[in-house]
Amino acid sequence: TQVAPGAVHVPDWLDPRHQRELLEACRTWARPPAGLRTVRTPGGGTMTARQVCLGWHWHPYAYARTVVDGDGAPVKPFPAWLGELGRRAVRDTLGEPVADYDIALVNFYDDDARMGMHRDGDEKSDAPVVSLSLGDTCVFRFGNTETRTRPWTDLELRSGDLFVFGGPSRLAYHGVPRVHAGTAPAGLGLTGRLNITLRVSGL
Ligand code: MD3
Ligand code: FE
Repeated sequence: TQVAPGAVHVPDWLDPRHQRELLEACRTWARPPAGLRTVRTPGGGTMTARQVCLGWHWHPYAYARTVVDGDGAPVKPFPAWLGELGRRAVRDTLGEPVADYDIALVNFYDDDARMGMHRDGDEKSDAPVVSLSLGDTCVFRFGNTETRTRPWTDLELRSGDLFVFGGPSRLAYHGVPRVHAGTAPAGLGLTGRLNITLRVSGL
């Protein structure tokens, strides 16, 4: 379903087996070196969702090849299969060709984690962002391109859901105001929520 121009939500895009496989990959990526870390913002704040990056390391507000704000290790490679998954996601939703994905940001949310309203503007490409959700259901807040305030639309993202943000939605404000604890599918074996975004760096 189209939520806004260029923003398409596909519930249950990943079947349970592919959800388990993607979760297993995320667990491997989360291990050191260059594993899961707490993101510190220049203003002295900390993000409540912890993160691991593949391909390029995101730190507020730029990309690097090493974990400049963590253990300094080279960022883990971005696997070809994940790029193919991203291209298939765009083909299934927007139907347009797309450049090669070369960044994955994996965010781990526990019960109390949130993400404030923000825009993703550190990529030098306007290629669509592909988002995949695993585990607990969250409230996803999709705003407008002008302000971090209303109007916005709240919707739920569940385990297995795909969301693609292209065109005019690529620079829309968005956030995650809450996670519903204990709502992950029983068979997945995940406490909390995971979100994987695939991006094109343009670098
Ligand atoms: C709309 N992640 O990683 S996913 C992020 O659930 C981020 O972890 C949230 O916002 C999460 O930057 C939301 C949905 C999402 C991701 C990227 C977008 C929506 C987007 C980029 C542009 C527009
Ligand atoms: Fe974002």
